[in-house]
Amino acid sequence: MDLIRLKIPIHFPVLYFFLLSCFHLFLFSPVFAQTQTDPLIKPFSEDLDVMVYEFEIKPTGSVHPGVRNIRVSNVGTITHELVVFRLHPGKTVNDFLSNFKAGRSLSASGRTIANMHPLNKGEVGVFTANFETGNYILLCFMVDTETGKPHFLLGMNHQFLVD
Ligand SMILES: [Cu+2]
Repeated sequence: MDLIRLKIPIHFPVLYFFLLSCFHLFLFSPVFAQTQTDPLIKPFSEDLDVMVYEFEIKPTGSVHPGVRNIRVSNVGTITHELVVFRLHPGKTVNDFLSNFKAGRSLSASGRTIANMHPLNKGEVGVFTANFETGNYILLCFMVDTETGKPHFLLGMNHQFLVD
């Protein structure tokens, strides 16, 4: 009888700790941390703060080589995403766009290095990208339902330099 009584105070904190750990695992899991609905909450320090909407990409901040945080706010009324595309040396956003229009492979002008998954209206997301010195484009590949064109052809493209 005494043994049973003793076990209760020992096991209750263990159980409590276990439940609390599970809750924290959920709370701080990468999937949960990536998207928030409140744009005022800033859990990370960002090197680049990007607003996306129809049909613009407006970054503030500057990026230097290294692993950087990018915060994306969808302040538009439809879903948008953000792709970080590294241009080959000497290439520009116009090369990227004319390659696309000509049906050529996008790898002729560069390659994708990171992306933020599509964000619904009002959502904010943070992702990281590893930058080297060079020229990059921020792009949205979502397809416009009216024209059938990707958003980057409608204005959602922005070239910037990392140095
Ligand atoms: Cu878009």
